[in-house]
Amino acid sequence: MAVSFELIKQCSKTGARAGKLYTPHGVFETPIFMPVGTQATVKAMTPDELKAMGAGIILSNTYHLFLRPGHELVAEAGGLHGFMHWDRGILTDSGGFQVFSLGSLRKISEEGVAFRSHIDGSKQFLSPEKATEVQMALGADIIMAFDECVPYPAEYDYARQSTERTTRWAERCKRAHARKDQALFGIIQGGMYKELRTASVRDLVSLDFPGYAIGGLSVGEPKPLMYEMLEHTVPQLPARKPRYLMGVGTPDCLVEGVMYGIDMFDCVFPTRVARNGTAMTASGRLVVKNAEFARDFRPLDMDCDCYTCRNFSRAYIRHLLKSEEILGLRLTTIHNLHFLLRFMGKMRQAIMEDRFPAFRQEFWDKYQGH
Ligand code: PRF
Ligand code: ZN
Repeated sequence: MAVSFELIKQCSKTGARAGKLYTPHGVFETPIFMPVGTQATVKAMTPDELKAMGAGIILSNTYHLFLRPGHELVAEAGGLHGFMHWDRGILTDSGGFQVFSLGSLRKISEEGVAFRSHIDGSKQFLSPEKATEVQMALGADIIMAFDECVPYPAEYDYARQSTERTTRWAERCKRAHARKDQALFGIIQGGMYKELRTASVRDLVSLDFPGYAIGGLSVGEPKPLMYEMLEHTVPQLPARKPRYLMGVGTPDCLVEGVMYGIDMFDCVFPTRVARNGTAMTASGRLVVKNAEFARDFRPLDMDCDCYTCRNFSRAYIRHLLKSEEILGLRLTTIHNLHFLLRFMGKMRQAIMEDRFPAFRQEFWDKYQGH
């Protein structure tokens, strides 16, 4: 099989686990954070810079690449890997989520979703078959089933119908998928209803996907509710398959997600807040744009060994950001991604040494908000 998962170590006290994800573009240690490269680029970073900070898999988006430049063009360029000159792992999201958050005037039916392009307003249509065809052309190592992310809050009846449709769509994606060198993951939905989560897991697991994502969380619900859903849902998933929590990437949620047994995460958070002038640190966010840092000649994060922290001060980075110099965004992005990737590495090491609960406690002792 092209993509497989090896469970290496399980925490003796929590659900946390360390594993290895084997793909045609390398073997990646889990738990892993996947930087987001929506438009076939992790904003402001070259592939070499990403490699230098140890990035393994990146995430890209079917919705965006389907609309521009088009999947046929990307296929002609040798798929996403060739097009963007990235020879490590790639996962593409199916477009389901983006159609709902970006597409205007969308209309959902059993067949799929009709929407208008956020670029030129043109009429478009995505279905399970189309999203799978596009993702086969893009050629990522891991592709996702076409789903509807149940919004929050949602009425029980809507959540149930939507979740059942997502399951039928997952079956159609599976039937349409015909590339042996890529893995198609199923996406669990169910809103904030435990019985719907249970049904979603049961139905998707019976379709036997090589990995499962948990979708429909981190959509505006209070964090304790997300944790409750994870605690309920994750243990029902097959232990030997990878588990991916979609759209989660703040340090607090990463620690808790890992504790409940999640192996993979992605989020625009580190790269997006970097471009807003916010640095991530073990004690929380540092808004380097703030006036208090004008004469602060220390690095963004005293405990960081990234290129930015080894060479530049808060005062200088603040100056670059204030002057809208491109280097400012690049330096904060380098730091945030490095910070988060190293954070995942530390969690993995703690799991390997069976001291994850102590790691988690130390994290919470230092961390303030996010
Ligand atoms: N479905 C898909 N992509 C997603 C989500 C989802 O539910 C989420 C929810 N946090 C983020 N990205 N396909
Ligand atoms: Zn740094």
